Amino acid sequence: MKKTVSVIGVPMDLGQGRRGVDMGPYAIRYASLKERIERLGLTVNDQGNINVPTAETHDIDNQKLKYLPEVTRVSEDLAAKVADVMADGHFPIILGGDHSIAIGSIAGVAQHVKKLGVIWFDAHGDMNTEDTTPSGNIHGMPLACCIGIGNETLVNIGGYAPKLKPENVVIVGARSIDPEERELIRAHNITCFTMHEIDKLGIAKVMEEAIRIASAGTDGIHLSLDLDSIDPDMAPGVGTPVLGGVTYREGHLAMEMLFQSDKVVSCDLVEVNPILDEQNKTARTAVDLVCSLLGESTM
Ligand code: 4U7
Ligand code: MN
Ligand code: MN
Ligand code: MN
Repeated sequence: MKKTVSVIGVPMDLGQGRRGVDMGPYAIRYASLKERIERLGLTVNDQGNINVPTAETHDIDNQKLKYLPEVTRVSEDLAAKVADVMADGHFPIILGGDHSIAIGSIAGVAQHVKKLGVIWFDAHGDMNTEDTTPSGNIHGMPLACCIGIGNETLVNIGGYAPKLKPENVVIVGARSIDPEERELIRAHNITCFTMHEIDKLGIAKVMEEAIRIASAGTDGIHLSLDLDSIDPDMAPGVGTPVLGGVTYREGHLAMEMLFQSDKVVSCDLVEVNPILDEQNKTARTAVDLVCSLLGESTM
């Protein structure tokens, strides 16, 4: 585990339709992110926030790719920032904002870790393209962009593509996947452990497999943690809550196993929406989980 953590906020809400997720970075900081990580003996370097345009100051020109020019600009800025802190040898924690920010964060990480695996913790697949999207919201497309499918501009953020090989991508916690998205996940042979597999095999077995697949032939794993993967009882403050999610304890064990693997090089904490939350519960869950990822233990 690297000794310095760099926190990068991305107050992005242009990738989806509900306001408030732009306040996610502040909510997570307010839940004592820095203090909690420092208690683990790590140094925390907060880089502040990336500039994100205000929704009201821009029009939606493309209903299949809402706010494409704005999301593109933010993604390029974020990719450059993440690449910078990786070059300094830091562990980046990227605070969303909606999940469209993973296009930029992974573009930055994969510049340094050329063979990168990804564990995508999410209730959703995030594998839509402009041709399959039911909403036009880019936060439903980031994983597709990273494997090189979909809108060309988004696919080429950071000036290269693809960022990931589908064989090193694992989705965990899925329970709401659109029909055409399912076809894409299958066609590209992406491993997807839905809630059904977690119920049946248990989270320990699922994570053991997920870590094995994301590590095979790679030099590191990026964790993209969408808080809607967690059950709404502990993560109610998300734009698209889905019943029957990963429990608090399952989430912890998953993070502890990722820590023990010593493979994780970076992570996103996304979709925390304080307007929809109860007393910052979701941000506190996010901080608890990331602390387990960074080695916090009960003993
Ligand atoms: B999130 C959806 F149609 N699939 O594409 C879409 F159901 O980053 C939801 O995982 C996407 O929160 C959810 O709009 C994106 C929808
Ligand atoms: Mn997501
Ligand atoms: Mn989701
Ligand atoms: Mn814990």
